[in-house]
Amino acid sequence: MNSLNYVVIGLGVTGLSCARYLQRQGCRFSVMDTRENAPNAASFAADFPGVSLTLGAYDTERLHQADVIVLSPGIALSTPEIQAEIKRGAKVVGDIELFAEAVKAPVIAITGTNAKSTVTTLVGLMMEAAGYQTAVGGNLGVPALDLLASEKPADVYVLELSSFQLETTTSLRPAVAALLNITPDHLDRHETYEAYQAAKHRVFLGAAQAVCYLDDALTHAKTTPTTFFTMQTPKARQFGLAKHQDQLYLAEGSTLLMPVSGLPVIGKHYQANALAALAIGHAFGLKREPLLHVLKTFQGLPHRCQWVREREGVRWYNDSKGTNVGASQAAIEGVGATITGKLILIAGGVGKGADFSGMLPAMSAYVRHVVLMGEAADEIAAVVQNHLPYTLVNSMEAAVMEADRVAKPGDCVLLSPACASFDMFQNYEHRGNVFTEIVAKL
Ligand code: UMA
Repeated sequence: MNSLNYVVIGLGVTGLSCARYLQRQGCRFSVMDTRENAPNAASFAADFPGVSLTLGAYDTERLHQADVIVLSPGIALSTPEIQAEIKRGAKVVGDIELFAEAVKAPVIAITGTNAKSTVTTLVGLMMEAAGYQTAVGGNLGVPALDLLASEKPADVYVLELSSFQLETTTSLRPAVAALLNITPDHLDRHETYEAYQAAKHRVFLGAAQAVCYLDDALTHAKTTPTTFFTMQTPKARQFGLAKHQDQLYLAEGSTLLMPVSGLPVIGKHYQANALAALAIGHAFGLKREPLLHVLKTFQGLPHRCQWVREREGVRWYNDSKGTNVGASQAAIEGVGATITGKLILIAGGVGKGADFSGMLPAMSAYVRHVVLMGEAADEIAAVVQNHLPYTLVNSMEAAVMEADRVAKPGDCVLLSPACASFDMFQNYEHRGNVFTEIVAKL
């Protein structure tokens, strides 16, 4: 317990985990959320008796009295009300900074624009397979502070971290920090691409080891000792792809580890994920066998290039987690390169200020027809119109019907929207589930 006065901003998943943590520590805190109908407000009074909750606006009076403001990752540090408190001398942190101050075991921190959930899951499974009591969470699944409440303390924490979380994190000092890839995303929040990159690079602050993608210089740590993964033939102490007798292998330097045909999940981009996970396991000092065992058995996460069904020679994939241009581009290239026919791409949703022209080369190479829906449909249509046939639709049902109409045997239908889902769905899981249900009824 300390005598500081904490204000938690945001009553979402993170805010609640912060409130629980501060309560466990016996700290003095209050909570506010600028939303009138914030999630969890109904149960708050019962769970936190005597703790003040303000809804609908910032309570500036309370903010002025705060020693520490614990900010939701959903609120930008640049928000004028927050900047005013920083100028006054308040400390502004996020849940990961509170976690960093409390954690006693090594942390593996994983970030990147895309693939971080898959790699975090793989690394968590690898740690377990290697015999570590492992806790996995952060931007994915269980919020970090809730991991500390477990009765059995973990030997290692594997955290997926977003740029939003890293913005307010200074003292995590991970045993291994991985930056998997960087492509433009969240530019509505970070304002410039450089600011987004800088937030991602905060993962390396105080890190003992880095894991970076050799083929993308934007991911490279400036000073931390680094294990690289690459989609090229790897040099010594690198993880990459090597050809041997017409078979492609995951390899470490000149050592062949396993054929890529032994991975249960399809796509070039998944091969990169597998290599990244191997590099992280290696940087942490794990033996090879448990890592390879996980890669041979992991079936992939839902909504990430997830196989849905095959019907009349057409395979259907749900990549609803493709919520930005980089993710969808990786899915188009990843799946497109492995099929005999072409892709029918279903895309569109909330565009988040993205430049969709970045997807055009991948679409031109692999896509037969684009089906577009949601707020960004016209914007994407303007990019593809002189290159590919497209159809505008106004529901997922219509999108599936149209894809079914234009697909030929050997083709794949890929839902990979390159957009957020909030214009038509609760979240990307809801969007993927709706798609899957409609496809199942065809
Ligand atoms: N909000 C307000 N006023 C407030 C607080 C929040 O308007 O006072 C709004 C903001 O628009 C904000 C949204 O509510 O974006 C959600 O904020 P929240 O505090 O309710 O969010 P949480 O439920 O705590 O969820 C957050 C992450 N969400 C964001 O960063 C936007 C979740 O990541 C994460 O799983 C969770 O913490 C636990 O760590 C989601 C996500 O989309 C999955 N992340 C982005 C991504 O992966 O690309 C970064």
